[in-house]
Amino acid sequence: MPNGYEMCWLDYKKHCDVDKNELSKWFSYICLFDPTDEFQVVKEELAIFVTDFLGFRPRFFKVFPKQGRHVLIGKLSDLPVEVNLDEQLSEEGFVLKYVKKQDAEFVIITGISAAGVLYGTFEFINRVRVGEDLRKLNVVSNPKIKLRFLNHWDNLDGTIERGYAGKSIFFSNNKILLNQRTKDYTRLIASIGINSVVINNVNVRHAALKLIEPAYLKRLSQLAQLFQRYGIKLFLSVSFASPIHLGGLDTADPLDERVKKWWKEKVKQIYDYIPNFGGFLIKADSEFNPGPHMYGRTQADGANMLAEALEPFGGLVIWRAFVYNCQQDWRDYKIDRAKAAYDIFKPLDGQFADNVAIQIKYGPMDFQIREPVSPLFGGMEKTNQILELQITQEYTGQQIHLCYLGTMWKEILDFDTFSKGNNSFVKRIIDGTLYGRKNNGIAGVANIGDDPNWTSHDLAQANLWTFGKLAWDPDEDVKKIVEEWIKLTFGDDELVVRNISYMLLNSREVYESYTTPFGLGWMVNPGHHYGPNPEGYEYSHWGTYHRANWEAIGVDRTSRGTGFTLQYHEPWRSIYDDIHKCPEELLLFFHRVPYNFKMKNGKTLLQNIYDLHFEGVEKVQEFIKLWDELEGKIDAVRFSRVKKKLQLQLEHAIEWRDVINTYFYRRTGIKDEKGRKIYP
Ligand code: BDP
Repeated sequence: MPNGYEMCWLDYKKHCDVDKNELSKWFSYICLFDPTDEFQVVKEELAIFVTDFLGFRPRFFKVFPKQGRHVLIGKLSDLPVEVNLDEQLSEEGFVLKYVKKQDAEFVIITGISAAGVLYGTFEFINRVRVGEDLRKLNVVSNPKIKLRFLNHWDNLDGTIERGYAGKSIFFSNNKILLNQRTKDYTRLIASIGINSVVINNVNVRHAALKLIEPAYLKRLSQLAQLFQRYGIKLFLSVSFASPIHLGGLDTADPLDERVKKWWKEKVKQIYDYIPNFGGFLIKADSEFNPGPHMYGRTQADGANMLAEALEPFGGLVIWRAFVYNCQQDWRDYKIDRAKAAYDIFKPLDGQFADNVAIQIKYGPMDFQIREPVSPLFGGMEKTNQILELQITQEYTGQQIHLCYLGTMWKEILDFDTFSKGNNSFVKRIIDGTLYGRKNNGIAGVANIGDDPNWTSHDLAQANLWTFGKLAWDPDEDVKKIVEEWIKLTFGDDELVVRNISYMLLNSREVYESYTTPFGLGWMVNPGHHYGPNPEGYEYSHWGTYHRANWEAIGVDRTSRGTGFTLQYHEPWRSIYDDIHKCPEELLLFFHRVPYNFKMKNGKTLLQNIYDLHFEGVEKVQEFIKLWDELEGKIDAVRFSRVKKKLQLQLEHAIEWRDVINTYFYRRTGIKDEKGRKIYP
């Protein structure tokens, strides 16, 4: 444990069943061609790996060897051997290839850029660790998605909004932290291909308003330099009202010349300190954050004004589509928060500057365990788009419950919007191929903090890992992603791999079943969003109503109701509109349904709700059994840490089951057919 924390999948001491003596032969003489001295971190990483994994310090040479086995590293243009490629290499892509030349054998790690070579190095190390045959190496890998973002919701006082794994690793007491852990963080996320990081909360308040002032910029420039060595760009969340807070102006109106001038000067100042600065992330006109609407301007007016200031420096504006009225009038049934983003942004399609990307949450509401994919993805052809996911488990168990999110993300990425006919998948929108746009991406709200294992629940590390893997290649198979993670994290014992992957791959449905199945969502305690509260948001201005009464539940979002379904392309519009065609897992998102509605399995809606809650708890018991089987096969510390989490999960799942089932029993007076215990 370096300084009291572990290194997740980068802990090179844990290993699978590999022949270390054989392997050592490749690593005793590493050839590194580095004429411009760009590969310091590649060298460092390999040194850590060889030392920890093989037990000796590797030596690096520039001379091309004539015999023996070697790892050969360098940019494609600098390599002394020719590498034939089956596929074209992109800027951040890499090649891993076995080549034999006379009496010498090489495994080559190469790319066009230093970042590419670094990504290749990490991938190479992973493959060595799981025992892949190096003589068969032949990989060309390019990231499909350009902007691969982590968004941290860290505050300068060290707290993290929706953070469940300790305090911030970036801030403490209004100071920026720069230490070994910052470096290890950078290694960790570079190893999964992340290339853009926003370090501070989208809600920019208090000291964070001043992050773009010289007092902070100096230190931020050091952080940005560290990031740069690992191919990562630093971005900051900023307040749209900065000209008022910092500039002393009486307005932040994006069309006001003084405001424009202020931003231009500010941006220039930022780039003076941080030449490779990435740009801004903005939460505007949302949950009390200021924005262009306050001045009667559009979201495009706001974003473009900032884009103009950033453009000369190659900076980007990441503008969130999470714009809605959080103080809605609950008496008006037609007001539907689900419609907000599309209603506001769709008419602006084509108006945003090229260096603006709109960051859209995956669902139309807010990171629930199940939502339909936001129709905005199929709605904008002329706008750069970033898919926003939440790795941190705000509504999905707060890193107490096991809830692997890769399966959900995969569904979202694979969702066909039909915006340009068949195969208009979300993943093809954000990889830029569907609409040919340049600045697209994927963003995940990070789930890490300063806990010894970074994510509090050890198995939540799989979410971070998977986010990176899917960001690199959204077509990758989730099962494969999970298995690789398990092997790198816990080793390749068959039972370990089998049980943990079963637990991970089923955990989302399990969580969904004992909380809010059928797309109902919410039912949590307001504010902190943990634990069951069936009417927590039912009578509040922040409402996300389900409108349960004694005979029916759900909101009619069809063309006959709030009209939300009209935001989708066909065939989704008709499918979602029809209670008999709507996918059942989303039934209550789109429809108001009587409790006695017969579902496809022949049972009523209510009986299904009861059953799922019981089954969900049983599944958690099964998870515990499966975990117990791994005792002795996993180190004791992590074994018992996860065990404790699972026990807590069980306790809380039981509470969910009982509170929700009782709620429905009381509402309806209809008993569980199987006569199980539901509180009267
Ligand atoms: C909600 C969170 C809130 C965030 C907001 C956002 O409860 O803390 O600030 O999303 O995404 O899910 O801006």
